[in-house]
Amino acid sequence: MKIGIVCYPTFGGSGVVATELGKALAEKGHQIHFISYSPPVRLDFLSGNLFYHEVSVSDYPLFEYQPYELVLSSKLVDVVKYEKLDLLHVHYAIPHASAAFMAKQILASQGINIPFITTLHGTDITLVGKDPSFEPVITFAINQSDAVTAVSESLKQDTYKNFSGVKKEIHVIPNFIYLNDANFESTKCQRKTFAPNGEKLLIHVSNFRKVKRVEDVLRIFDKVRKKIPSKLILIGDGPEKGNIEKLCRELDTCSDIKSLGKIVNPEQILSVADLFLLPSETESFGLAALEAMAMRVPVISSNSGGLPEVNKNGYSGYLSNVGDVEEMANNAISILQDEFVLNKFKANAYEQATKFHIDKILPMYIKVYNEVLDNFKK
Ligand code: GMT
Repeated sequence: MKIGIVCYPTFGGSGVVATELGKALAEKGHQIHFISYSPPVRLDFLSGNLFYHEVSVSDYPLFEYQPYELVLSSKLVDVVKYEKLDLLHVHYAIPHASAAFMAKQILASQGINIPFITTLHGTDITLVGKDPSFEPVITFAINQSDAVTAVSESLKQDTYKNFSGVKKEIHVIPNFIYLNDANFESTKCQRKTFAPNGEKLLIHVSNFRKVKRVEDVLRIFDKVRKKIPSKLILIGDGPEKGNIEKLCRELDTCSDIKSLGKIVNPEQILSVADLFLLPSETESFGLAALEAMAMRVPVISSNSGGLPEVNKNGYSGYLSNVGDVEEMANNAISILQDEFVLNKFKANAYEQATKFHIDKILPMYIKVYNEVLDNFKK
């Protein structure tokens, strides 16, 4: 198949999933064309089967806001036509689904028919998409998609709840992970770089937006370090970074926190961590938690959204109500204070991650592609 993948190129989970999916499909012999405004961060190579097409946004002075959706639609028309694509797969509804719909209509007017699949990732539905100013367009674009997938059962239900006009069947296809023991050993970096005196290592990876409740991460860590010598590693960057720096001074924890900023592949650092903290307000899936579990790191998370589908309470980690910092800290301590318990949770976290192995998830996407193409030919 020749597939056009539209995604955000940045550090957000939807871009990571889209890029890893494209890479896996290319390995299976499909031709993948990424279409975005800059190269996706996880697109670390281009092969015979992997291509990148840039959407360039002009900065004509009349436009206070650049019409990205229009230039994206035009680019889709161009790429579909000249690369002779079979289908488009857009990740994150806003504005990719409506841009794909527009491109599909333009192409149809020229006698070219192409289906598009929309994958819903999370904040396009749970936060941004709920904004009434987006609702009619998102509802329409979802209903017009030739197939729709969501990354968790929870997100599927949220879509029907938040967008009462959505009538389309939604296929749940969870996020996925590569598991490779050889890779795990080779990426293991020196633990003592971060924990010179044998401290326990806690870690948080996110885009530091409000929804991630990074302040809770610091408050949980503060309680843990009062009981168990430990260090906290923060990976990522975003609007909450300033508040976090302020809070670590207030709590007097800065000397035990290492902030590493944006890191494309955090596996190496995850491989030496003991516990992953993800107390998010809402999380449609929690890819960051799955990436940690794949590196044998148990997860302390909130129980919101799709997190219970990923992190199993009392097995791969613990889940608590959003904002229950006290319980999250106690659960963290219960895992970290006993080496036997910690090792058990580490093994369980890895076991739980195997359920999301790419080999199990990729066929689900291919099945949807084939069904869409078959229906389209009828
Ligand atoms: O909010 C983010 O972390 C970024 C966002 C995105 O779409 O780029 O992530 C969402 O999609 C990920 C991949 O499917 C999910 O694993 C995240 O849980 C989801 N984020 C939220 O729901 C907050």
